[in-house]
Order: sequence, then C-alpha cells, then structure tokens
Amino acid sequence: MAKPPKHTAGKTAPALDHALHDHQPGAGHAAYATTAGNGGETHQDAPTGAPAEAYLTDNFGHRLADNQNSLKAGARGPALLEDFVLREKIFHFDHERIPERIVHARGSGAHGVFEVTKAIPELTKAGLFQEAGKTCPVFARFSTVAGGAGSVDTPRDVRGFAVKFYTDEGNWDLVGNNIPVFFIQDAIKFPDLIHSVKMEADRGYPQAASAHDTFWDFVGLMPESMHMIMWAMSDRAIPRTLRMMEGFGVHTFRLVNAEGEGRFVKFHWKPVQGMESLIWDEAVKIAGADPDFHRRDLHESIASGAFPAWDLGVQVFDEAWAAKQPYDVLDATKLIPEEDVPVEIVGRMTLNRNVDNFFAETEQVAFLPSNVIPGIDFSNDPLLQGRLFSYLDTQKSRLGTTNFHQIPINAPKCPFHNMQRDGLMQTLVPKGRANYEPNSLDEAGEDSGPRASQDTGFTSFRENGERNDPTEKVRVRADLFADHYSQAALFFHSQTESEQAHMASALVFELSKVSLEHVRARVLSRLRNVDESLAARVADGLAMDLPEKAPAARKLVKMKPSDALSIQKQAKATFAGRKVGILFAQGSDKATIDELRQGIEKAGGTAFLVAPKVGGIAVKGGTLKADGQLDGSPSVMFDAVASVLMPDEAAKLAQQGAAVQWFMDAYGHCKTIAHCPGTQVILDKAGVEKDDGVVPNADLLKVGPVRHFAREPKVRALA
Ligand code: HDD
Repeated sequence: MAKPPKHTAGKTAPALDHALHDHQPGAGHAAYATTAGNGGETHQDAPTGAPAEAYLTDNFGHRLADNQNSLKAGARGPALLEDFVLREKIFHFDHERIPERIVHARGSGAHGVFEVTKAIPELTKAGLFQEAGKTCPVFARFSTVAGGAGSVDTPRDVRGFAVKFYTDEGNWDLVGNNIPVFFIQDAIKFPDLIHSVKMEADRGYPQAASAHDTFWDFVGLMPESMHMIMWAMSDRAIPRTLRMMEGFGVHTFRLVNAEGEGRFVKFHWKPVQGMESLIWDEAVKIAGADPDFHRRDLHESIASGAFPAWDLGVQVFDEAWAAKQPYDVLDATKLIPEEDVPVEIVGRMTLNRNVDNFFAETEQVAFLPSNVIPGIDFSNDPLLQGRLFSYLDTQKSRLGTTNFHQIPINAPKCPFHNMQRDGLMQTLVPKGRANYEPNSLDEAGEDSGPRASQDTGFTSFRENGERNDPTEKVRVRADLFADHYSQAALFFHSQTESEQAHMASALVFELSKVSLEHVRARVLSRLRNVDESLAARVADGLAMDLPEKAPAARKLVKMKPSDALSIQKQAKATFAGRKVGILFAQGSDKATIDELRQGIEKAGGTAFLVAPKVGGIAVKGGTLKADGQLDGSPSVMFDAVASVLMPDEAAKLAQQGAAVQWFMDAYGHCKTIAHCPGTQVILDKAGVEKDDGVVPNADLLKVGPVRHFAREPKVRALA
C-alpha cells in the first residue's frame, strides 16, 4: 500500500494562484490550492481550519483527500470505475480545448481603459463621446491572421486589432486590423481568400505564411487585392511589437448625432509609443529565438507598468464629399488619405491590466462588428455587411452556445434584459413568465419584463439619399398589412354551421382556461371585428359581458366565402386510407363478417376485427381471431364501426362498459355505425338513435366512413 499523505499540520495554507475575480459570476468558484507531490509519498496538505479556498475540491465542492493516486483494487490493481475524483479530472481535461478561430487564431489580449479626450456631440449621439474625460473599460486583442493558435508571433502577416468598449449603452466592438485596407471587396470572397492563405489543403503547410502557391494564385486572379498586397509586403506586416503598430477600423462607418444627421467616418488608432517595424531578417530570427516575442512584450510591458496607449482618431466626411472622390468610400480596398481628410483625435486607450487567465479571457473573447451603440452605425460596404453575420455565427461553433454573451469577458457591463431564454450553458435565472412581448401581465400585477424604447434604443440610420442606394432601411410594415380581420372573417364565414360551432366551442374552452380576465375580455373585443355572433356566442359560453369592440387599424374588406377553406365542405365519402372496426363475439356469423371485410378492403379501406377476446373465437362457420381486444381497441381508433353479434352475446356485452362505450363514442363522435339487428340492445343502452349514419351492415359501403354532423347537437352542447 502507498503511504498515506503526510500532514503538515500548523503550516499556513498554500497561496492561491487564482483569486476570484470581481466580475466572475457567483461565489464558490473553484480556487486552486497549489500542491506539490512526488508520487504520493509527500505533498502539501490543507491544514484543518484553513480558509475554504485552501481546500482542493472537485467541481461539485467535495473536498478531496488525495490528488496523487487513483482509487485501485489493491496497490497494484486496476483503477476502479467508482473513482469519481479520477474520472472528473480526466473527463474535464479531455475537453479543455475549443475550436480555434478560423482566422486570427493566434492572439494576445489585455484589459484597459478608454478615455474621451474630445467630445464630439455634433457628430455622434453615442453617450461615450458626449464629454471629454468620460471613460469606459476596454479589452483589446491583437492577432496574426493566417497561423494557428500556437504559431509564431512574427510572420509576415496582417495583424488584427480588435477592441471591445464596454460602454454604458452596451458593447461597441471595433474589430479592425493594423492595415487600413483589405484584400477583397465583398465578404463572399472571404472563405476563398482565407483558404488560399492558410496551409495548403492537401499537405498541411506552410503554417503562418503567405509565401506559397495558393495564396499568390488567388492574389494573381484577384486584382482588387493589389493595394492590400502593397501593405502586406511592406514593413507594416512585421511590426516590432504589438505596441508599435497603428490600428484601423478599415470600413467606412457612420456617426449619427442626436438630430439624426449622419456622416461617414473612418476610425484610426495611433500608437502613443510611435510606430516601428522589424527587419525581415530579424523577424525570421525572432521566430526561432522567441516565438512568443510579441505576446511576451505586451505582457511584460503591462506588468512593468509601461502601459501601451493608442489615440483614437476619426476621419469624418459627408455624402457629398464622398461622391466627388475617384474611389468609392464603401470599397474596403481603398483608404482616404489623411491629407484629404485629417484624422481628428477624440480619445485614448491605455492597456493597463494583463489577463488573469488566458483561456477565460483572451481565448473566449468574442468580437462582433455588429456590436454598435446608438450614434455609431454601419455603412453599406459589402465586406462589412458580410462580417455582420459571420462573427455572430462563428461564436456558436467556437464557444458552443448562443449564450456566449454571458461569459464574463463578453458580457456587457451595463444591464441587459430581453426575452431570449434558455439554450446550452444558460447561467441566468430569469424570474416570472414574461418571456414574450407584447404582454399585458402587468395589468394583473405581474412583472411584464422589459420593452423597446424608440427614444433611447438603437435605430438604424435612414439611408435615403445614400449614393447608389435609393431604398431606406426601416423597421415598419407596409400599410395593407394592417388589415388583420378581413381574412379572419373570411375563414369564419366559409365554415359550415357545425364547424363554426366547433370554433366557438374551442374559443370557449381555451378562454375558460385563461385565468387573466383582462386577457379574455381583450380577445372578445377583437372577435367582435371578426364576427359579432361569434363574439356573442363565446361571451355567452364564458358568462361574460361583451366588451367594447377593439378598434381596427384598417377598414375591413368583405370577402366572398370560400368553400376550399372548409374541411366539411371538402370531405370525401371514401374508404381509402380509412379503418373500420368490426365488433364480433362468440357465435357471430363469419360469412357476414367476411363480406363486410371484403367490401371495405375492396373500397381501399382496412377492416379491424374487435372481440371481447383475441384468441380464436368459435363463430358460426368456423373460428375467428380478433385483431384487437375490445378494451384495447376503443372506437376512437376507427373511422367507422360495424358489429356482427348474436342477440345473446349482444345482451352480455350490453352489461360491459367497454362495449356500450364503443357505440356511445362512435355515436358521439358522429361516426357511421353499421350494425346487425342483434346489436340493437347495446345501441339502446348507449343511447344511439337512428339517423343517416346509423345503418344496417348492408348499407355500410353506401354510407361510407363519413361524419354525420347533423347528429352533433343531439350529443353535445356547443357554444
Ligand atoms: Fe474578420 C476574426 C478583422 C474581414 C470573418 N477578424 C477577426 C479578428 C479580427 C478581424 C481582428 C479577430 C478578432 C479576435 O481577436 O477575436 N476581419 C477583420 C477585418 C476585416 C475582416 C479588419 C476586413 C476589413 N472577417 C472578415 C470577413 C469575414 C470575417 C469579410 C467573413 C465574412 N473574422 C471573421 C471570423 C472571425 C474573424 C471568421 C474568426 C474568429 C472570430 O471571427 O471571432 O468570423
């Protein structure tokens, strides 16, 4: 047996590597005590009475006694399935990796602060930019594009420059690069571009390099990439450090002020440290000497208090100016020379805190170009438009859940409320039942949840007049959509009397289950627009007064009733695909049963024999086996029923609930009931009265398995 671990009683608790971070959800998170072990001979142990965080636990809070040895059947025996400690540890380890980003997989991030240095309320209504001195937390991630997560830091490549601003009005993600233009003009080419630059599909190399066939093949065939190629072949693509490169929003965005005036804008990040690049030979040597050169530099600078900073600049111009340029400002392969439109500095970002945990923060951060705030809007740049979909989409496969926004690094720091619910890894616990809108639960004193606000909510810039796009982006419906009742009335008036009665009864049933009286009344008020008699019937069925008629947004149009909308008017008297249950018992006449069966089958239907017992039953003319026993084959399973019974057997069955119910239900459900004279005793007991659908067996084929709705008022009270 291995020796039990030595207790180091009296020793202070081991230092915690990972303090709980203030914005991590919930207390009681696993905090890991350091332990040292040598094969179970000696290791540090949490002393009795140490703070709770000093104790090693599993993920469910159970304190562990041994983190060195699995549970075995004897010292030299196999591991036991019972060992939940071993299983949980290995299970979790096995699933530690998530898919790396399809591009920009290799990246380094840091926290910081953004401070507005110049208010620009005349340009944007974004709360962030209303006054100088306003700050908000940020998270920035810099990346290479082509290489995998473990690739080197200094290849010739574009660098990602993504910043998440956690503003009071929600997150604003400026997901740019260190180069102001892009390879392609339309997002539809992005997968091709990336396929061509990544390692080649058949051989899996080169890693993190654009110097290969497929990339240059693509470039040669895509002349629009030539401007970007100039930048990519320049020293910009081998920055000295991440701190010494510029950043660009690339696309033309739009700023919108409180008056609703929009202007185009390009965003720039200017490094306070100045710009510097590597010499190619340096880049190559650094890749070998220190593959983590950029990551280490960023981490060490911040750790030492030499906080890197960038000024945020804007180039602002209007539609008229854009229209005069020899390039299209919606084309991401074009820049706007600073000499034409100067860059105005409006704020500064300072990165002042390294991540506590690389995976939780840098790996799980999810940037979305679609994250904008009121006052900042998109343009119709076709590259940007595609990105608005792609980033949201990719997070689902990368982070595994639509609830990735709840991961602390992605969650806004302002409150967020909506009616999105559930999903994988849901960590919020919303209260109440207001998970839909509109609702009037507040009228019953319940929490009715949040509502949209036209005043303070995000509204898309009305684009009328934008070059090449005469259409407007609007969240409205066309006028004619406002007629909500004409066709509801058409449907109701197209139904038969009995179908209308079914509808009225269904409404009574449904609304009788509604406990909120104001909801019932509101529905009645709307039904009055469909049909006054329907509303009156339903109100009567609920014993309620008819409320005021709800105003209709548009005048109703009278439409001619359509028979195609009625099931009953379209009903076919056919056996095809229909099933007829035939009840028989001891002594029944086999010839009659056979005749019924053959007739039904010839007409395309199915005959199903039902008897009190399923095994062979002695009948007149032989033995018959039933397809189903009476109790397990109620008449609701059939489209019509027939019965072939001797009077004495029928008399016995008339004493059995299942048999009486069989006919009672068939009658109540308005089905055809074909029967022999002997059955009459059960029919009488079941209250079956003669009508067009209660016929001798010989008439079954003539009548068919149709419903006899004329019978319905006799069997149930409808609204
Ligand atoms: Fe992209 C990641 C920058 C075009 C699709 N992109 C990604 C990142 C940056 C950029 C910095 C890394 C974000 C991070 O650190 O997590 N991308 C750009 C720029 C573009 C651009 C500046 C052009 C102006 N990207 C672009 C297009 C598409 C994508 C046209 C697709 C249609 N980009 C993605 C992506 C990524 C991504 C696949 C991978 C991981 C992620 O989004 O979160 O959705």
